[in-house]
Amino acid sequence: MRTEVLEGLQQQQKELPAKLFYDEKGSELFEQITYLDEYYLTRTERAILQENIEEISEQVGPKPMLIELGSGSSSKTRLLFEKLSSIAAYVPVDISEEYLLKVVNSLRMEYPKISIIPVFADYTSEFDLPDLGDSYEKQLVFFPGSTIGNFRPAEAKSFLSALASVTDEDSAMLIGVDLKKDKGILERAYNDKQGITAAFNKNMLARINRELGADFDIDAFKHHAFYDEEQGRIEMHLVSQKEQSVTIGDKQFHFEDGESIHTENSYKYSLADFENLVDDWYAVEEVWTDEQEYFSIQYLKRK
Ligand code: AVI
Repeated sequence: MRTEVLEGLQQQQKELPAKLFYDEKGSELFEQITYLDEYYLTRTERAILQENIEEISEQVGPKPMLIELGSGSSSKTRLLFEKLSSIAAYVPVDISEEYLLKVVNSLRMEYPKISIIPVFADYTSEFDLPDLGDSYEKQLVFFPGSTIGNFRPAEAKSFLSALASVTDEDSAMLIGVDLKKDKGILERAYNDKQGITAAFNKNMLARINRELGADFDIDAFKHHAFYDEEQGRIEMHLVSQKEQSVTIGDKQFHFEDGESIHTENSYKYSLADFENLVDDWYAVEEVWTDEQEYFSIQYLKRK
């Protein structure tokens, strides 16, 4: 973490890795974001899943090994548990061991018949999946939430390539992808009135202060999120409100008044863009969207 933070702050455009958002406080704030009126993503994805679960279940077929990436609270998984026919095993993959164990324990109580095999790993690099012999028909990777949008396209491609190398040749993926839309709707989703997204963004500085002994003056930075139409992405930044210096260990970083730290990208895709992105590894078999075409759930098959 230290190396990544120091390296990021030495760039011409200062940046910090978005994965640093998710300490305990950050995960709680993200959970709050998912309930915001402005943040249409989570509720739209859930509604698409609910409305099309029969068709999705048909596509998947019987006895899947359900592999969820960055499973978090597994809230959408419950829907799959209830509607998919005879899950052979549920394999949640998450980097946060403590959190994952908590979720697994409560899922085991709720669904005692489903075999749950957690994998503690960073799914953005290669990881090992359990060998379940021939107890399952097909691996289904579940990657909801449009988390793929937080990767730059080149990073998304290396992630897909690594994923293809650890999964079976006949595996499939059920993935949530946020779609391109009106700039106003997008910008409101990342600039909510209650300031929860701002708190989520600034929490990263509090984390760096705590874990790396830095001295960021958190009130001297302001949340800024905007949609860059050309790149097709929301960018989140923290903007210095004055000229100031920040110390981390023996390193000092100078900020001009108005200079920013780039903390996150959230790419929005058209259906055609996304098909192109995955094309080397996956074929898009089916796409479900909401009426307004804000969000999509896509069923991809390994090529
Ligand atoms: C997790 N990820 C898909 C969220 C997004 O919309 O890009 C993270 C987020 N950042 C600000 N609000 C939500």
